Amino acid sequence: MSEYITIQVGQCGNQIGSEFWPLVLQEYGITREKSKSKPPEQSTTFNSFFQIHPDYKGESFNTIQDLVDSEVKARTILVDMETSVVSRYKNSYLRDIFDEEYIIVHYPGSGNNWAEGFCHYGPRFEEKILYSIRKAVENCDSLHGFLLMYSLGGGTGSGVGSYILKLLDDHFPHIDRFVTCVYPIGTEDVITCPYNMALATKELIEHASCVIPVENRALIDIVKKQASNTHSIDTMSFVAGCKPFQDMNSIIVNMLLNLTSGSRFTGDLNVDLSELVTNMVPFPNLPFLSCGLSPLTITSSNNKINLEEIFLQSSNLNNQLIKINASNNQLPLTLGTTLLARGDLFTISDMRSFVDRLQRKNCFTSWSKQAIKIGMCGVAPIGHRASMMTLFNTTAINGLLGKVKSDFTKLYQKRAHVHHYLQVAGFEEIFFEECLDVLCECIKSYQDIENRSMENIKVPRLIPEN
Ligand SMILES: Nc1nc2c(ncn2[C@@H]2O[C@H](COP(=O)(O)OP(=O)(O)OP(=O)(O)O)[C@@H](O)[C@H]2O)c(=O)[nH]1
Ligand SMILES: [Mg+2]
Repeated sequence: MSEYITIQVGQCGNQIGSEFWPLVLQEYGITREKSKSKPPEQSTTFNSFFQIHPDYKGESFNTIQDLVDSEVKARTILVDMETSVVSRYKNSYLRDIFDEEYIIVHYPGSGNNWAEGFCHYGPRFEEKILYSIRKAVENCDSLHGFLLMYSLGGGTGSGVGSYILKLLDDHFPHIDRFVTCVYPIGTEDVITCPYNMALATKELIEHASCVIPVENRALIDIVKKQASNTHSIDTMSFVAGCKPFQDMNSIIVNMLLNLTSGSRFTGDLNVDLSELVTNMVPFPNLPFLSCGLSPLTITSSNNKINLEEIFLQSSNLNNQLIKINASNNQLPLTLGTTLLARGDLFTISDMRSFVDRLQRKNCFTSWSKQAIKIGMCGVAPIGHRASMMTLFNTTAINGLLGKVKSDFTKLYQKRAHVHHYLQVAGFEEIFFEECLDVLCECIKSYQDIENRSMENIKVPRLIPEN
């Protein structure tokens, strides 16, 4: 089975991680206390996210203590330029599954400044970061990818995260780099966020194999809608103090668990993440995938299962983790589509009929209509019997990229806060110009494909499904 190394950077990245690890363990049937139920088969799948001692010949793991006794370590590297979130990891009940050599922290943080992260802390910690990554890579037999998590709003996630992404491209060019990044649109508490988002987006375009962006304003809407749901399972965040973002982060984690399920569990038609890159990224500078999920949260569901409803919800605009602007009343052009089903209830014929519906409803390029990728993982997510995740590479991403560009321009036209960046050694004014150029080029590439294709297509009108 494929192995992945996750790299969590900054407060947000590590807070997402604090939701991620307990849920991954829960999916493998590993709990704090010994439970009566037999854990699922782990022998071939558990090593995707965990390093097991090569001499270990024992049974499946039941409890966290079993992992500690057997020196199992999470394949994860924790990076933050402030200490608070990671030090809470060190005081948590999961502390022993994190390898000390994979933890890189410093004080006092990157001050919400991409330049501090990218130009100062990146080079300063390069050797240490590379040492940890190399060690984690050496502990893999079949490494398939790096999975990075960070927010683009502050200085560490956006700056050091971008620096690590570039390092991975330089040193491990043949290993895919997947980035789940939070665009804090809707929760802007950082005035320099537009600069940080734009500078980091340039690095994503240039160095990531595949990007799944998440917008906080989309997550907030989802969380508000779900607030009436009384069946939410405690997601067991083992790091106290993440409360304001806990519900939002658990949606991101749900997405990550679905995304990687095909690599971690057996199924009729498993989709590995590297297959996803091949199918979903038609050109290297257009790596952004929008993602929809159903169910969106980890809940204990007593409802009757309706597979069609699950499919419809997962492709519904309201269930997307980025805001798709439907105001021009025209469907965006789809460059790539993947449907990932979990649970053993879906059949191939169900999946074919969902594909048919997407093919009838959406607009495609001349090359992207016939081949819609499908994945079927036999193991359902916690609390559910079935789930569906849809991934689209569409020109609708220009809504997000356009917002990043306009927020950046608003600030940069007035040159507000520019001096904070210029005073960091290694940062030059041209970085601002370059990031704007790359952003505009990416937007234009999506736009050109849309314009060329739309000339030959009878454009369906957008009717959001409920
Ligand atoms: N969804 C989500 N957003 C977060 C979380 N933590 C912070 N944010 C948002 O991300 C932006 C700041 O990113 P942080 O991760 O706190 O910053 P950082 O990477 O630690 O960088 P510095 O603190 O500047 O060194 C803010 O605008 C927050 O609204 C989180 O756990 N989840
Ligand atoms: Mg921070």
